[in-house]
Formats: sequence, structure tokens, C-alpha cells
Amino acid sequence: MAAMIVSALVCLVVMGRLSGAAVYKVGDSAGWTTIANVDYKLWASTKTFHIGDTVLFEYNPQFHNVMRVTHPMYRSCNSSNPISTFTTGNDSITLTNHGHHFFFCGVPGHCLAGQKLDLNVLLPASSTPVSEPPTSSSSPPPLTTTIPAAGVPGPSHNLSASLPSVAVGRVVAIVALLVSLVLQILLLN
Ligand SMILES: [Cu+2]
Repeated sequence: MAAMIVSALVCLVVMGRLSGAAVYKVGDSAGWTTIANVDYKLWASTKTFHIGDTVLFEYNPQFHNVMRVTHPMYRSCNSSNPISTFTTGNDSITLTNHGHHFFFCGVPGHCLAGQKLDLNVLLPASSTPVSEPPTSSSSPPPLTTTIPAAGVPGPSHNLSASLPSVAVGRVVAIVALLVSLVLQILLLN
């Protein structure tokens, strides 16, 4: 019984982290543009991205778009074969994998002018080595909840691959268990 309650509490902590997923508007008030001379590299360096967080690209779709690309394409501003393209002007992209995510605007010249973004998404485990650059900027990194390390030293593809389905199923089961526990306690009183 005690073990059940402990695991329920652990899952609540995990859920708290999941529901606390952050939304980051790319470029803050300037949005996704070339005219404001936003340094998107600097913008990204002031944030700590986690799996489940969302980045929001806001822009005028007449003038810009968002392409998710590979690292070589990002480096060379090659828009010939993007992984995916977003064109609504209000694109939210949820970060579901750890590692680097590369984006740029596919309108000719815009990537070369600096409208490009490299996000590094960290693993949820607290054992992840965090290589944060010195944050001298105004916006502090978001609060993070410490999750008990799963015994995985360093980055692991297995963890992120198995996380969504397994974790969601487990959380649902634990929530059902917790609800029945609470009901029992209430009925006993
Ligand atoms: Cu553009």
C-alpha cells in the first residue's frame, strides 16, 4: 500500500512537470521576422527547452514561413527539402524529442539574413548534463521540477522514445488508483 502511494506521488510530480510545459514565443514581442534584427541564437540561449514545451512562431504569412530542417540544411540555408513546413503565421510546434531542432524561414534570403533558429531540447531527467551559456539577459530560465533520475546516465534515445506511450498509460492508471483511494478515504470518514 505504501509503495502504491509513493508511486502515485511520483507520478503526480511527473504530471506536474508535464502540465507545467512552457510555451515560448519565438523572438518574444518581435516574433518571427527579419526586420527587427532579432538574434534568434541569443534568444534561444536564454531559454531552457524541455520535451513537452511548445514554441510559437508568430509572423505575417505573406512574408515569412517556418521550415523545420536538418542540421546541414540549417547551416547552408538550403530550403529545397525541409522536414516540414508551416505557413499559418501562428504556428505552435510542440517539442517531442530531445536534441537540436533546426528551423528557418524558407523565403529566399531570410535565413541568410539571420531568420534561423537552433533549439536544444533537454531530456527531462535531472541527470542530463546542462551546458547552459552564461545567462546575462533579462529573462531567467523557467522553473524546473526535479524528477528522480531513472538511473540513466546522460542522454539516452530509449528514454525519449518510450516516454510518451508508457508514461501516459502509467499516469492514467495511477490517477485512477489515486481517485479510488481518495474516494475510499472520503467514504470511510
Ligand atoms: Cu522570412
